[in-house]
Amino acid sequence: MDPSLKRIDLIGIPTDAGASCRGCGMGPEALRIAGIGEAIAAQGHDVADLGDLSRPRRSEPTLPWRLSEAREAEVLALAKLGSEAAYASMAAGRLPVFLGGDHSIAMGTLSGVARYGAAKGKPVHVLWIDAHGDFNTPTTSETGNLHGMPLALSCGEPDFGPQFEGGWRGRIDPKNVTIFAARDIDRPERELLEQRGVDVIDMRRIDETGAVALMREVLERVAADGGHLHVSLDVDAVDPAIAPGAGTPVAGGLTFREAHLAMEMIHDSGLMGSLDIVELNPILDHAGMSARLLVDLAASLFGRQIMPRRIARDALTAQSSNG
Ligand code: EXY
Ligand code: MN
Ligand code: MN
Ligand code: MN
Repeated sequence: MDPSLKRIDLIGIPTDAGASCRGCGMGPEALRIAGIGEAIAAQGHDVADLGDLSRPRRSEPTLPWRLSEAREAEVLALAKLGSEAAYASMAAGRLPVFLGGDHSIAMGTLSGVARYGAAKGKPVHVLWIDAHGDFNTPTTSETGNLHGMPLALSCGEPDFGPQFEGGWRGRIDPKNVTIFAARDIDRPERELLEQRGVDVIDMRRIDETGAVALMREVLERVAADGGHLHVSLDVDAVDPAIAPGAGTPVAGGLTFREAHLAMEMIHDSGLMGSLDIVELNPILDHAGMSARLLVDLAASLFGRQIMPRRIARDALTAQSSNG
């Protein structure tokens, strides 16, 4: 069998407990209805939809949308389940694709991936494609929303409290993290990112240097390290003009082609072993356009090509080392 063809698990995590507004709990179903399973299977992969992780029942008014213990309990419950699901999928030789849900789900998914990487002695690298840094802690956060914190938790920032500890927690080296498409970072968050050595590729760098050169650098780094690449794709990385279904939209995001090119390059590298697709808010979307865009991006990520490529799959690395 062609080694580039993967066995893929789709795992929904329908929650908005970490978000700044409600609605992205409907994300997994919107992605399914927009055809995510079919789009990936059409590239020749074996796709199993494992359904959704179940969340505790929470009954709160949508408005006003306040921080609450119930919301934190939901994030934690799903983080534990997500960590187990990521580990189990990878241990079965499969590639987990998590359908969020707000970005707090990555507290669990990244933990499971990190634990599996540690068990196998394979360094885990994270490509966080997002308008935001998601590197706040309960101390630095201005909002308290947990979807602004998953990367900090995953990188071992200490001030989350004992409820966030336990055997489900895995840790990522912040030096193996790249944030791509950043343009809205809080000031204390920025200081922490700098202190920890996270590579933040902001929109200015993308404008100046170009998405291709920057993405190539990231992929080469992961390849040289023999790493596992976890991609966490937040819908708000893309410009809100073409992806309006986001609870925290920020102008000046990736264009349609920049986003696809990034996906195509990740695919060609053959490095990606796990994926989150998060923050899609169907209630804010315009007639499903963001859901369809994410499905389309997933197709590029799993191998769809406009025309067949004549170069080998590792040519991106080879090309640049040849000058
Ligand atoms: N930095 C802001 C906060 O911490 O509340 C906004 C975070 C938005 C997070 C979205 C999911 O990427
Ligand atoms: Mn995010
Ligand atoms: Mn974001
Ligand atoms: Mn709108």
